[in-house]
Amino acid sequence: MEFNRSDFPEDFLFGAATAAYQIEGSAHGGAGSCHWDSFAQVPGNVIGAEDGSRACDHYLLWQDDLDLLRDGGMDAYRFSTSWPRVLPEGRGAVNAEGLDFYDRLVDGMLERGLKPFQTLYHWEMPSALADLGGWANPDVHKWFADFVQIITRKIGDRVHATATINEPWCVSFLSHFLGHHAPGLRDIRAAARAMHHVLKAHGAAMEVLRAEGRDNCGIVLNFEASAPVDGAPENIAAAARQDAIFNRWFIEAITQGSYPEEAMEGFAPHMPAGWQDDMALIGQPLDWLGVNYYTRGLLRAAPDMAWPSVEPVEGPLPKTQMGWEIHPQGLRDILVRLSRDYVGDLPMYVTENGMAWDDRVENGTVYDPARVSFVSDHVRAIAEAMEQGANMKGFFYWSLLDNYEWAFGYEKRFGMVHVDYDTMKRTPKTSYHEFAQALAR
Ligand code: IFM
Repeated sequence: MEFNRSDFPEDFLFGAATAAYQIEGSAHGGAGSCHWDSFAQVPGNVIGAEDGSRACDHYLLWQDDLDLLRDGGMDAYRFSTSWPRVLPEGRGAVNAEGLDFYDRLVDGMLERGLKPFQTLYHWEMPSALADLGGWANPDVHKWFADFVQIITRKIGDRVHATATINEPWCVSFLSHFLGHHAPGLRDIRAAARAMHHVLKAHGAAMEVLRAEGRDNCGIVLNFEASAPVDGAPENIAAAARQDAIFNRWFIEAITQGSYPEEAMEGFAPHMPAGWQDDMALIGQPLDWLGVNYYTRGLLRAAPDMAWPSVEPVEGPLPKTQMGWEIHPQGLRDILVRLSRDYVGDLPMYVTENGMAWDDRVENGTVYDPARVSFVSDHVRAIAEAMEQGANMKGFFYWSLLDNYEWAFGYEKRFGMVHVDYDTMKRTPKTSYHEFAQALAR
């Protein structure tokens, strides 16, 4: 890879990220079910109707996986703690085995010199709470805060950094408006509520974390470089609506206490009563911001479609296995925009960035030159953003392992380490070795 660790300041961390449902195997260890288990059982929702019940068997193989992080020269590991593993019914009785698992996992990281970066919600709404409306229920922030307190009392003393929510846009808009993720709703009222409640849950979690004495707390938002397909005024306006919903809604609520006008054009009639009163809770100061970035969106107006009347256009750039355009400059631009317009000097991490490819094991190795270039180019984009004033503190590759890619099942391989889902054998890819070499330089 065309960078060295020594190109970055000493306190800049390199690591890899995963999430509980995507790797652990939710059938192990007494975890309760979550909305992905039932979503996956409906034809057409998930390729092959696959779910996370076995995933990568990380629940059983976690020590080997932590060894991979250590042997790859990484400084930190971004993982998530599953709500239904800790509280199988979402509230009430605790699954002691689940809590112990995370206790051992965090100790295992520390023994290997890895800084634990915990995410509290990476998409597993317990089924018992999904029955009550999940993210659309006005009490969801209280349920979440109770979970946060329980897990924080168990492992918070050893965790280096905590994120409340991973990618609230996916939790709310993608899942309640576009219907692509669990619970698979296509309903503007549910979407508006989820978009507000997920932020309220973030705020409630921040309160608990502070009350428990935790510092180094933040949230992980996803961004894409939203651009109009051409200079036509209707396409520019459509891209601006998409930008407001995707890129601005969450960061403006947290840093400015308001929602963008272009998004409220559609959502205002559907917002929960008294939402304005929650903005102070939502706007508590962060210690850092996590930025997930994968691609850009090229957009045009779709006047025949309902609000927001925008649709993506296929772009000309080389694409990953997901069909996502590879556009590292977009990462630089997003980071500079965030620091200039929203967070100033606040530390930022790229908490996810990576690509899927149709990787295969041949003669015992996996050769993935496209991923080697992808990582080099995106790490260089971070360095450029730093030159332009962004206070970047780290980079986490998504993902350590090939894993359950939600609606795409196990078909898309994002890992630096290949997983054979029949044998569970892990095979580090060329990108893993080259990343390790760059970190050693
Ligand atoms: O796999 C997901 C992850 O769970 C959240 N961010 C995007 C990744 C790739 O789609």
